[in-house]
Amino acid sequence: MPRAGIALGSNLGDRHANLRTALGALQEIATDGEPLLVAPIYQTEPLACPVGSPLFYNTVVEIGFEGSAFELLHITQDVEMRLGREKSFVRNSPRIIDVDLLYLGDQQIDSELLVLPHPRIAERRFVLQPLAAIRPDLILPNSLRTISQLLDDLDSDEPSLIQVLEIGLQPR
Ligand code: PH2
Ligand code: MG
Ligand code: MG
Repeated sequence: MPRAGIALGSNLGDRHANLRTALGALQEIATDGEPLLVAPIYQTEPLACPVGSPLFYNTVVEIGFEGSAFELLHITQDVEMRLGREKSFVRNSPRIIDVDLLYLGDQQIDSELLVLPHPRIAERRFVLQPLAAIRPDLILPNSLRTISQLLDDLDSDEPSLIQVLEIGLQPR
């Protein structure tokens, strides 16, 4: 059963509620009986966002998923739309929710619509740190290093993230 890693971020509105709603939607499409891994939530400084952008809440989840990567991409976009994410022409402007597909099993995809694994995982502490909390030993298909090694490789001058919450996960 392929495993899908998905990053969640919010820096607008009730960030915790937004992450919880997105997680609930992903729980719905996860394959029954397969483990659902949910990292804690971390509050993070906006990276490459417009000046004055609010702090983010970020987390990562991993689910079992049987469909194609493009089906999953479509689902993540649908979740964003249902939560009321608005289109913006400003790059990385504040958003109610961002749902980013990080990886799906060992698939490597390089298309206009989707690149897998997500090309910026290794440079983003707000992705690596939550992912390391649930899958420290994962080695992505285009990598020689584990997630926890990639996290160690990041600039050590940068403060590590502060965990703010466990995501309240309701059993279904
Ligand atoms: N997402 C971005 C750009 N910058 N910074 C933080 N801290 N968290 C994010 O989720 C994030 C970001 C693009 O989607
Ligand atoms: Mg993103
Ligand atoms: Mg996105």
